[in-house]
Amino acid sequence: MSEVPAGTAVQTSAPVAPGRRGRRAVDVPALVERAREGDARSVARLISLVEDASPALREVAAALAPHTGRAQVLGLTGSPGVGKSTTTTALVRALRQDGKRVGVLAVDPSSPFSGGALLGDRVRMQDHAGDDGVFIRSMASRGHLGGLSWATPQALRVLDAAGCDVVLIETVGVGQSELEIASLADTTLVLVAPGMGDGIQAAKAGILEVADVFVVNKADRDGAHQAVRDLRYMQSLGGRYSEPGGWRPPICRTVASRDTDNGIDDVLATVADHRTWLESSGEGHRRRAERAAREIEAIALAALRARIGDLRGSATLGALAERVVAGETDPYAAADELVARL
Ligand SMILES: Nc1nc2c(ncn2[C@@H]2O[C@H](COP(=O)(O)OP(=O)(O)OP(=O)(O)O)[C@@H](O)[C@H]2O)c(=O)[nH]1
Ligand SMILES: [Mg+2]
Repeated sequence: MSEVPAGTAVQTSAPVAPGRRGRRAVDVPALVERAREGDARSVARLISLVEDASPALREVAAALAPHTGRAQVLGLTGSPGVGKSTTTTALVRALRQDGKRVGVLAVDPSSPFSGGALLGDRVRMQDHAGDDGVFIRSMASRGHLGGLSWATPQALRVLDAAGCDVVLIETVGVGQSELEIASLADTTLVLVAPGMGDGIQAAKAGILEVADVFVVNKADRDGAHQAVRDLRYMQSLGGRYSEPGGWRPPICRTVASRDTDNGIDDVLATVADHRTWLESSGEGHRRRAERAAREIEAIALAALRARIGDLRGSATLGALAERVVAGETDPYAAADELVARL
């Protein structure tokens, strides 16, 4: 952490030291209060609590709830090296100039630990180090194959409660993660770059279905026109945007690595249009409700799985198994009986 000035929100969680968890009771209401005032350390601590599935997790979730639902969530996805971090940095800069408080969650599906593999990103993000209107956090996906961390929705809530107007989530597009980011974000930006055959790849992977806005980055390179044409052609083949009143994802061009005249303002204007459409069509509310439903379902399933796990080797399961072996009952009836006892 020595590469960033003290007092910034750039933070990664170290593996939990034995005994750290229970060492000291966490004053959750005080932490939430300080986070809402914009205290970076408290924000970081709260994210660590949710990421480590601390015993205080439920209390944290309950304390955050009344302060959430305000932040606009933007997801950025695309192939490795397409320019997601550069674009994120440029978006943060533009949003800061606009006086917005911004959160960034960089989710690395390849890293088993938070932080580590994202060093490069953090260095670039140092542009914003020392700015107390920006919270940046790297997260691992913790065995969530190709997807986002299960803690991402909770980390989002922390940033939302901390008063972030906009939260950007960056993740590498490796299959499942595009779909997951789309399920978390209000607006999903899919980045492609010239000459990577990304338009075609996008169509294959079903990315066309999740994109709300396409960004052809590296538009300073040859082939940018072709990339735009590929995407237009793909769109002309149909899909959800052919429905009346539907949203047809606009295609923006950016040179994110440039400081000026980089197309980022156009991306933000397009995102604002999308937000207006989300509100007027009711789709925004539908997405948020679906997101909450999925979250509840995941938590409930995890709880059920834990309870079924408790049954392993239990007398109940053992007795049922003996009856199945003896032909006295069938596995379906036995499973029904087991579920009924939960
Ligand atoms: N020429 C050009 N290069 C760019 C542009 N945007 C980003 N780059 C460069 O492309 C490289 C990759 O950019 P990143 O922002 O790290 O890409 P990324 O998608 O975050 O990469 P991963 O996180 O590794 O998947 C860097 O060397 C950037 O400087 C651009 O608009 N034009
Ligand atoms: Mg990156």
